[in-house]
Amino acid sequence: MENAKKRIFSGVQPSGDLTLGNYIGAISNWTKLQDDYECLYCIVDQHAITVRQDPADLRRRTLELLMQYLACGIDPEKSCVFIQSHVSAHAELAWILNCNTQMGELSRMTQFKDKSKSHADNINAGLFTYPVLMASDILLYQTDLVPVGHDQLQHIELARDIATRFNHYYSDTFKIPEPYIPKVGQRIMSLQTPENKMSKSDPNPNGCIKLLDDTDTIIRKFKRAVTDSGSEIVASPDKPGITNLLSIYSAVTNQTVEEAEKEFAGKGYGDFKLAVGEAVASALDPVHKEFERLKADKAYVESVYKKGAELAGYLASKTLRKVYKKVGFIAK
Ligand code: ATP
Ligand code: LTN
Repeated sequence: MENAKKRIFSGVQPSGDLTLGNYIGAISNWTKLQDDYECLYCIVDQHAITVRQDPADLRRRTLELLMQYLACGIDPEKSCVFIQSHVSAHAELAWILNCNTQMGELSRMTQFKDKSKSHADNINAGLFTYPVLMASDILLYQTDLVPVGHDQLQHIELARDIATRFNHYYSDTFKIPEPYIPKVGQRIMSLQTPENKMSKSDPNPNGCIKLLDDTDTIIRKFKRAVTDSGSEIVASPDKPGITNLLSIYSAVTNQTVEEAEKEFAGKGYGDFKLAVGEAVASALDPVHKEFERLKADKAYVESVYKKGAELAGYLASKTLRKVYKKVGFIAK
């Protein structure tokens, strides 16, 4: 896997069921990068425990997330798929980077501010240093590009600052990563409150399509989707509901929003919502089938994450060794 291709690293936390937003905004884009880049796709279970997790649920969700990566088309023959806690270098580098990150930088992170509001009873030190672990994930692999949604840009910026400072102080060690924001599906919004992002933690279950929702549930949720005043099916700032449905439809049918608008010119909202629901259900149908197949093949799933951890561990150890030497640790 070591060649001239640029390297990509990304990850999702196993903190809830994947949504259509995660699928359109993240995972389906990852699958398209596999031929042109050397990709590492991680399940960041160590990040997930910054908020309380039930251990049995975390175990189940970690494996289910891995199976969802594969079911969506991440191919372990092309990409390195692994579980963060299987590569101890992530936590080891995080300690060193913690000692090279300022409290002031971390207290500016909006995700920390938001999460400390929503988890006021558990504002732990891990929640605060979360972005340092994320910087370690990225920097360990000398990553060129990090595909993420907008909400993660501030963390990538911090990873760049930490790397630049480290390189300056200890001499060149880390590649400076760039964010990679895909053009399509940057922000899929809630079906019930289209002003808000579709999110795993939406308290209204009708606002959010889960990747594993069955066909009837998907269609029912789209039928109930909030629309806007007027009757035209066009994308515009005063029509957040219709605009969101158009971007979902165009993403799952691989066309532009303009093409979708043309297809529905003159049609009513009811027909349109049903068509979007059907298009999403049929796009997710092969994902569901593959997920069920993988669930019945535990040995294969295990072989994927074991092989992934081996390769990731090898790549990570090269960077960590360099870092240990630079900061002044004695070689074993
Ligand atoms: P939470 O609800 O717990 O904040 P989330 O659903 O926002 O979680 P994350 O695990 O934070 O999901 O994100 C995983 C990836 O999916 C990130 O790259 C993120 O930018 C992307 N993503 C999440 N929600 C959306 C969305 N609604 N539209 C587009 N991309 C999204
Ligand atoms: N913070 C990210 C998940 C994440 C990640 C990473 C993404 C952890 N480490 C490294 C890209 C690269 C999130 O909440 N979406």
